[in-house]
Amino acid sequence: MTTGYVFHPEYLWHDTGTSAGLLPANPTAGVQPAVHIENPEAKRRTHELIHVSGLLGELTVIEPRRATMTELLRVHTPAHVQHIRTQSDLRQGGDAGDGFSPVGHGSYDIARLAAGGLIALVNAAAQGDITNGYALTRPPGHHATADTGMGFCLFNNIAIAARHAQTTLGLTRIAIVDWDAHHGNGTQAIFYTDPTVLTISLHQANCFPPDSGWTHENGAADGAGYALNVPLPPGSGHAAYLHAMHQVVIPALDRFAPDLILLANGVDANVFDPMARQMLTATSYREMTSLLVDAADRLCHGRLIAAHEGGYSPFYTPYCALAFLEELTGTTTRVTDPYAAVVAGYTAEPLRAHQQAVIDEAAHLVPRIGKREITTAP
Ligand code: 9RB
Ligand code: ZN
Repeated sequence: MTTGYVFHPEYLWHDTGTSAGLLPANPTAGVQPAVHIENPEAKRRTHELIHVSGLLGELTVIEPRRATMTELLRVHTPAHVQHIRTQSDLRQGGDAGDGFSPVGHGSYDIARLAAGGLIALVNAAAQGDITNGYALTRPPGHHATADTGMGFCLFNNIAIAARHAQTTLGLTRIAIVDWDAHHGNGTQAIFYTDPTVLTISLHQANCFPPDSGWTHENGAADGAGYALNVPLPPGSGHAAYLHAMHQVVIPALDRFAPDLILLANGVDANVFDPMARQMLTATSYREMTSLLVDAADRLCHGRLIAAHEGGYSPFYTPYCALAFLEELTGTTTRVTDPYAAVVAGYTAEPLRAHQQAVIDEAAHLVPRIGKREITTAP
C-alpha cells in the first residue's frame, strides 16, 4: 500500500491579502486591516510537520500540474473561469464572486495547480501507483459552484477531479465525503441531480453558507437520494462525528459501492479552530479516517483521495492533518499530538440527544441510495 502526497510552494503563494479575518478591511467603517484568515500559515506548518515527523519519506510524492481549460469546464461555466482569470490578472487581484473570496494576483494559475494536484493523485490511484493520497492544496474548493466562487474557494477542486475520473479513467461511481466544518454546498450543487456522484457532508448546522446543508437537501430528479447532509449542532465533537460516520457515512458508502472515494478533508471542526464551534481532536480525525480507509479497502481497492479544505488554527491544524495522513499511510511517526493532554477530556464528551436526532434523521435517508453489489472488491 502506497500513499501519494501532493504539495507545491505555489499553494502558499495564493495571496488573500489584508483582511480583518474574513471581512474585507475597511478603515472608514472601523474594520482594521489584518491578515486574512485563509492564509498560508496553517498549511505551511502542516507541510513542515509532515516533513519533520519523517512521514514525508514514507510517501510517494507526486508533482502537481495545472488543470487544463477542458478539465475546468467539465464543472465550471466559461464565464466563471474567465472571471477568475481576469480578477487574477489585476495588479491587486480581486474576488471570486461573493465578496469574501480573495483572488490574488496570479491566483488563477495557482487555483489550476490545486485542481490539477488532485487530478494527478486520482490518475496515480487509477494506474495503481498509489493506493490512496492527500493533496495539501490552496486555494480550497468545496464552496465553489459551477458559476461562482465563494467562501474562500475559486474552483471546486474535488468536483473537477471527480469529473476527470469519470470521463477519462472509467471510474463511474464517485462518493464524495466532506467533513469540513462548513457545508460542502458547491460540491452538492454541482452533482445535485446526478446519481453517479454521491455527496455526503458532515458540518456545523447553519454555519456557512447560511441556511445551507439541511437534511432535507437530499438530491433532485435522477439524483434524488444521492446528496446527504448531517447538520450537526454547534458543540458537536468526537462522539457525534463518530456516530455520524457509523450511522450515515459508512452505511451510505456500503450501499453506493463507489469506484473511488474523494474526501474534502477540512480539519476546521477541531476544537481550536476559529471558524467553527466543533470539538474534534487529532484522535477524532485518526478514528474517522480509519473507518474511511476500511470502507475504501472493502469497496474500491483502497482508492481514497483527499483534498485539504479548511483548517485555520496554525498550531493545531498540523496535528489533525498528520493524524489523518498517518492513518492513510497505516503508520505512526515519532510525533504525537502535543495537545493530547489538553484535549483529553473532549473525546469523553457523550453523544447528546439533539446530536443523535439529526444523525438519525440523516440515517433514515440512507436506504434511498440504490444498493449496488460490489463488483470491484479485491
Ligand atoms: C460574512 C459572511 C464566510 C464565513 C465562513 C467561511 C468559511 C469557509 C470555510 C467563509 C466565509 C457572510 C463575512 C455570510 O472554511 N469553508 O470550509 N463569510 N461569511 N456574510 N458576511 C458579511
Ligand atoms: Zn470550512
